[in-house]
Amino acid sequence: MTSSAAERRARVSAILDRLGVSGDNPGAWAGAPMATAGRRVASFDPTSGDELGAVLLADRGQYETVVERANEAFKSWRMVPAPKRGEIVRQMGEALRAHKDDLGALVTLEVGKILSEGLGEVQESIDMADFCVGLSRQLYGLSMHSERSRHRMYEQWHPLGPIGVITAFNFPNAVWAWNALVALASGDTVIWKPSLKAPLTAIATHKICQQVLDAHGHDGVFGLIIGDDAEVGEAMIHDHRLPLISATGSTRMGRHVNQAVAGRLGRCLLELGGNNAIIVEPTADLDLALRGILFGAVGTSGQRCTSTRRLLLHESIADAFTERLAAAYGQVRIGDPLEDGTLMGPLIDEGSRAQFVSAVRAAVEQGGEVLAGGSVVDSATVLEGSTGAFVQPTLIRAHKDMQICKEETFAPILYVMTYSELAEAVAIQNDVPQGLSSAIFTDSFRSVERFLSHEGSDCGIANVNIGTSGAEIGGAFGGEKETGGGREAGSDAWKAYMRRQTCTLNWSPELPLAQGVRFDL
Ligand code: UN1
Repeated sequence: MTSSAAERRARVSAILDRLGVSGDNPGAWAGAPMATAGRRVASFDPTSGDELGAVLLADRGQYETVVERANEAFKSWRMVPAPKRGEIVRQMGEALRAHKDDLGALVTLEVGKILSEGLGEVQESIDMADFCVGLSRQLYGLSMHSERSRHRMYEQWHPLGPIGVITAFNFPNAVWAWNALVALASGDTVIWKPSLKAPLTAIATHKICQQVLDAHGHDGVFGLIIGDDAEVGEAMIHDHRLPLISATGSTRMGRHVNQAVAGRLGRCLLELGGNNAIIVEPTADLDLALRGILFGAVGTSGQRCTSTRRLLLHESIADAFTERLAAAYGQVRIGDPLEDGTLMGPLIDEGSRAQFVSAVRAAVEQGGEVLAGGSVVDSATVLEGSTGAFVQPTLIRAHKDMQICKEETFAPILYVMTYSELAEAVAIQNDVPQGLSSAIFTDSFRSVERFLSHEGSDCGIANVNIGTSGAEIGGAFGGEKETGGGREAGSDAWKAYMRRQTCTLNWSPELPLAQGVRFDL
C-alpha cells in the first residue's frame, strides 16, 4: 500500500498526538524538569525530511535539577523491596505493550527503520520488562564457607545510585530499556540522555513509563535530560553522583567517556562500534546464509552496531554465491519504512549519506570493486517531496588488507572477501579493532567448535547459522576490544548496576584471625 504525501502526514500527526509528542517542546509537560528555554532542536523524519517536532535543550541548571531529584529518589527507591520494584517494571511492560504500535511507528518515523523493526525494537523493551520482573527476585549473591569456626561469609548486592544512560539514535527505545529497566529492578534511579536525532521517542517512552511511576508515587526515579554533549554529556561523565555511566555510540565517543569516568574512578559500561563478519563454509545451507546476510547487512540500512559489514566466503563457493547475493541486493525494496513491503528505509541524515559515499569511494580507491549498488538514491523517486538520505544496499569485492574494511561505516555496505582455510577466515575476522558480533554458516560440527573455541571468534557475540544482528535480550549483549567491553540486557549484566558487598559474621565467642595470624596481648 502506498499513500500520498498528505495521507502520510495525517497518519504521522495522529501517531504523534496519541503519544503526546506533537507540537513544540512536548517534553515540557507539567511537573517534569524539562527545558522551557534553550536552543531549539528539531527532530526530522529521515524518510520525508519533514520536521516531526522540536525540543528545547536543557542547560546545566536543568541538569542539576534532574540529578538532584534522581539522587533524592534513590534514597527511597533502593529501600523498596526488589520484587515490588519488579512489579512496577511489570506494569511498565504492560504500558509499553499497550502503546507498542504507536511507539514502534514513532521509532520508524524518527530513525527510518522499517515498521517491522520499529515494532521489534519496542518488543525488545517489553521483553526486557518481562526479564526484569524475574530478575527482581533473582539478584542472588553467593555464600562462602569461612575458614574460621562459627563464622559465616556471604556476598550481597546493593543498588549503586543514579545511573547515567547515554543512548544513540539507532535504537532509541530498546537500548534505554536494556539499561533503565535493569537499573530499576536493581534499585537504582536513571538519568537518560537520548540522541538529539531521536528525542521524541525518548519523550514518548519516558511519558509511558513515568505514568506508572506516578501511579505509585515515585517521583524522580526516571529522569530525562535532552541536551547536547558539551553542556549535558560533559556534566554527566564528570559527575561524581553518577557511579555508572552506560554509553552507546561511536568508539571515538566511548574513548572520551571512558577517560573522563576513569579520571574520577567511576564505572563505565560501553557499547561501541562493531565490524561484524559472517563466514560461509562450503557445507553451509546457502539459502539460510543468504537470508542471514541480507538481514544483517541491509536491515536497519546497515545502521546497527551488529550490522554485517564483512562477508568471508570459502573460495569454492565464492563466485556463484556472490552472484546470487548481488542479484538479491538488486531486489531489495527501498522505500518508505512505514509501508508494507519496504525492506530498506533511509539513512539517518545527510552526514551518514556523505559517509556512505566516501566509504564507497575509499573502497574503490583501495582496490575494491562494486558488485551491487554503490550509489545514492534520488529521494524524489522514493517518496513525493522527500529529501531523505536514501542509498543503495552495496556489495563490494574487497581484500583483507583494505583499510576501509577495518573501519565501521554506519551504512549498508558489505565487503566480500574469500578464504581457503577456516583458520584464515577466523584470522581475517578477528583482525579488526572492533569485537562485537560474529557468525559462521556451516554444517560442520568441527568448524562450529573451532569457531567457538578459545582460538576462534574474539567477539562478544558468536553465532552459528544465524547472522550477526538481532540478538535476543536474554543473553548479555556487548563486545570486546574497541567495542568497549560492556555487557547489557540479560544474563548477569545486572551486576554492573549494583555494588557487591562481602560480609563476614562471627557468631563464636572467640576472635580468630584469618590466615592463622596471632595478635594476642
Ligand atoms: C545496536 O545496534 O546498538 O542485536 C543494538 C541487535 C539488536 C540490538 C542492536 N538487538 O542487533
